[in-house]
Amino acid sequence: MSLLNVWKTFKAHPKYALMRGAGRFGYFRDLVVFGRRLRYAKSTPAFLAECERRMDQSLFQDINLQSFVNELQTKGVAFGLLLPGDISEKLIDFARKSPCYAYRNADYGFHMHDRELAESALQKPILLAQYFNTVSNCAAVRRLVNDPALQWIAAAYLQSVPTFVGANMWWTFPVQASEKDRSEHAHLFHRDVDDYKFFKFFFYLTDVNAGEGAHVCVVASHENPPTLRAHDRWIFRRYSDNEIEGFYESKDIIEVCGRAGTGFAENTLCVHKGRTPVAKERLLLQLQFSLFDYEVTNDIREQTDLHMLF
Ligand SMILES: O=C(O)CCC(=O)C(=O)O
Ligand SMILES: [Fe+2]
Repeated sequence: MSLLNVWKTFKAHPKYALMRGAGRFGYFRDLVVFGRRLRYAKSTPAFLAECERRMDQSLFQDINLQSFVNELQTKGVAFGLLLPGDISEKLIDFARKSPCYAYRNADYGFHMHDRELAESALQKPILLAQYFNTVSNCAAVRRLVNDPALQWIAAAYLQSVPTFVGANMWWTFPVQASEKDRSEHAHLFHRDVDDYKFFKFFFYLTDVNAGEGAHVCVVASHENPPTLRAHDRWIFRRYSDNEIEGFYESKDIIEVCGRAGTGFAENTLCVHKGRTPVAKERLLLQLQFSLFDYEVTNDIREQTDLHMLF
C-alpha cells in the first residue's frame, strides 16, 4: 500500500487505520480484547444466556458449541457446520435471481446466467463476482446472522457481546485471471487484520472438491506468522505458495473441501487464500463478527450506486 493510500484510508476511516497499525502487535491485540472483556463483563454472560434460551430455534442443533470455540481458539479454524438443505436452496435461489457484481465493482452488475455476456462487455475474464445488500435482500442470510448457535460461538470466542460486521456472498469462476486480480481478490496466501479480534463463518453453497476453488488455510498460524523476511511479523503482505509450503508442515496446510452447505469458522489472521477454480465455479457465503465495526467489511451499498453492465 502506498503512503498516499494509507493517508486516504486514515482520512476516511481513522479508527480502522489506527487498528490496522496497532493490530499488528499481538500484545496490543490482547490488551484491547482484555479491556473490551472488562467493559462487557456483565452483558456478555447475559448475551450468552439469551442465545441459550433461543437455542431450540438454531439451525445447528447437534454441534458441541464449547468444543467448536475451543478449536477456533487453539487452531484458528473450526469445522463441523452444515446448512440444512432448504436454507442452502434459498441462498442459491437468491444468488440465481439477483444481480452480482464483477470484481466487487458496483458498476459491473450482471445475472449469473449472463456471465459470458458480462465477460464480453468487460473484455476480460471474471474471476469473482459479489452480491450486495444480502442481509436486507435475503431472509436466509438474516436467519443465519441471527442464529443463536452462531451468535453464541461469536460471543464466546470474542469474549464479548459480538458485533456483526457484514455478510459477503460471492462467486469465484474458473478463468485465467491475472496475478494482480488473483492477489487483489485473496487468491494468494495472506493474513487479514480486520480487528483486534475477529473471525468469519464460511459456508460453501456449491460442492467444492479437491483441486478446485477451495479455501486453504494454515492451522494455528494466527499465533505463528510466517517470518520469512526481516519485517514479516509486522508487515502484512501476499506470500507465494512456495514460501508457505517451505515454512509450515504440509499437514497444517489444509484445503477445505466439502459439499454444498459445508460450514466452518476461521480467524483469518491465520495464513489463508482461496484457490482459483479449475473447472467449476464456487459460491460462498461469509459472515463476519468482531469487536468493533469500522464499516469497511459489509456489503451494504446505496441502491442508486448499483448499475448493471447491460
Ligand atoms: O476465497 C477465499 O476462500 C478466501 C477469502 C478470504 O481471503 C477472506 O475471506 O478473508
Ligand atoms: Fe482473507
